Amino acid sequence: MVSQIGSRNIFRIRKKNNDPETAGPDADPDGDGVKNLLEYALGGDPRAPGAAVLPQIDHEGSMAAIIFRRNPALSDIACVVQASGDLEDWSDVLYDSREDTQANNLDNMMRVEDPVTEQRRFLRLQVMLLE
Ligand SMILES: [Ca+2]
Repeated sequence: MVSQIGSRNIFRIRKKNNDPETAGPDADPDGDGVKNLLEYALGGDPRAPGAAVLPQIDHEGSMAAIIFRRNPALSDIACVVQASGDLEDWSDVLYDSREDTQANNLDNMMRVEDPVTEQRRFLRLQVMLLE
């Protein structure tokens, strides 16, 4: 919990600095490929590389699920889980944090299952900054 608060403060402070290399939702100052907005949403540290915050896929039999950290206190972002069979049409929305604000697992972890049993299926997490 402490590290999440720290990350949020860093995120805001750097945004004020207005340096495009380190500031704002699309910057990646630690160069780990995870942009500031995603670091913020998933409780990462924008100053320290680490892929551990990234969503995980759980696949067993015909059921797939995406698991990610979801902090219900972050009301300035929306987390949306989308599914696709071709990586082009992402209109299948499995979860939207604006409609379901609570995490459904321990330690603020969110598990979103995909009930569709197609031969090819892709899941992604989209994080949006709300005004
Ligand atoms: Ca980063």
